[in-house]
Amino acid sequence: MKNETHDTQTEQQARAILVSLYTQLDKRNGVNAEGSMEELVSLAETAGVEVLEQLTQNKEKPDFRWFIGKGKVEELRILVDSLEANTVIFDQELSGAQVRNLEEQLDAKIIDRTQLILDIFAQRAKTREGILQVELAQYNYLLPRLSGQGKNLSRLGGGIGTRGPGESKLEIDRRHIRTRVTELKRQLEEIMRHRTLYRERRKKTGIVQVALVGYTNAGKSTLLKQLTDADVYIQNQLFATLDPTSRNLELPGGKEIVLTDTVGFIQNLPHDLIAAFRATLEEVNEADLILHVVDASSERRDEQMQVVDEILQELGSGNKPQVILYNKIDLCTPQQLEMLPVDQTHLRISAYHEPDLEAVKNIIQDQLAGGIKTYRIPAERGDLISQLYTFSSIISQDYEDNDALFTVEINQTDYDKFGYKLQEYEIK
Ligand SMILES: Nc1nc2c(ncn2[C@@H]2O[C@H](COP(=O)(O)OP(=O)(O)OP(=O)(O)O)[C@@H](O)[C@H]2O)c(=O)[nH]1
Ligand SMILES: [Mg+2]
Repeated sequence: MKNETHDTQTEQQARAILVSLYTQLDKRNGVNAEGSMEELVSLAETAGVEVLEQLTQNKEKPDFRWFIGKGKVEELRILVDSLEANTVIFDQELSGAQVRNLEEQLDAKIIDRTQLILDIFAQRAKTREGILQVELAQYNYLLPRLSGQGKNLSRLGGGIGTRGPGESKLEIDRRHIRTRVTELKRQLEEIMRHRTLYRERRKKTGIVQVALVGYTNAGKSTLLKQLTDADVYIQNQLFATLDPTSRNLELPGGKEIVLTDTVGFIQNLPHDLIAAFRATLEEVNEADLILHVVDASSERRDEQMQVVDEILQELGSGNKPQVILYNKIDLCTPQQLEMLPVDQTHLRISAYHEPDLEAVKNIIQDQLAGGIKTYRIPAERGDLISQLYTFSSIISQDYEDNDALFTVEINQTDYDKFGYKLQEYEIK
């Protein structure tokens, strides 16, 4: 599977025309068509594709057979011929039938945004887990698209002995893929078991986990490198990082934490990829604190932040304590700078500016630092008392009448998780 996906880069240089459809629904949802096309150009270039031309169509809704309008298909065909393009890349996801119709009509390879992203991931994946995850996502993408209409796929198989009577090539393809998918899932589960064990061990040591999260190219890996000297891959391209990297970081007060760099997010991140990378992204779910790194100089800053928030919600990390790091302020216009809030959970930085790194460490420390609180807990609430022992450090303990008086230090994260149950016992 992996080799088959590399034809956008090897074999023959892909010469592509990029196509985007802008529908009524997009308009209602406030989709920024231009920004999305710009991003598609970056994605294509990242995949090693030569971009020849960009085409956008405004249309009420996608055409069932062609995705774009029939007239536009004709225009595209002439363009493909005259520019000698061999590939057409669509900014939206296409159905299997649409791909086949367009391929026949245009005599070019048809790729959609999801496939392009999957392709980049396939080129980038380095660890065994990453490679397996991408392959699984590719098959999940492919399977529903193997509908019975394709000429190559639905031919009746006439082989003797190897296939059952009348069994079509399509069914054999499907069966082959399903077997492989089962095998991939089994292997991934095994890796995940090890990972869970490792994570549980790490948890027992009580070390605080902090995750760098954000839109692709925001500067997450740069920050990890600047803060911890980690030897990570940094590139001005999309999806430079696929596999999570963790490094220890000492905070100004002496406390050690583990900081983890993660895969970047993108608008319309294929669902199959989120599902496939769920295990890797568990790192985010395990984090005590999320550092959301934002490219503050991007014209699509707000959109990108929203995409990240949505994916965090989907992963189940939407309510975790979060610090927003507005990065690349050295590239911001004064107007852009003016719009950035600065408070306890928002910081403006440039990853290459030393003093800002100290500020990042300080804001992490402040977020993790404990507040000191005193609770009066009735003796019969042993459950709460044992929670206090687990989730706080006890400074002093006293008794009054039948109640226990605990003065404890509890960090914000643990307070958010468990402290609220103690609220009514808090002595102000
Ligand atoms: N000018 C400027 N460039 C920055 C800053 N931080 C990062 N960069 C550049 O932005 C580009 C992307 O940085 P990365 O650290 O690879 O970004 P990332 O968020 O890890 O990206 P992915 O791994 O692709 O998701 C690189 O060219 C960095 O040198 C900054 O504060 N200022
Ligand atoms: Mg990175």
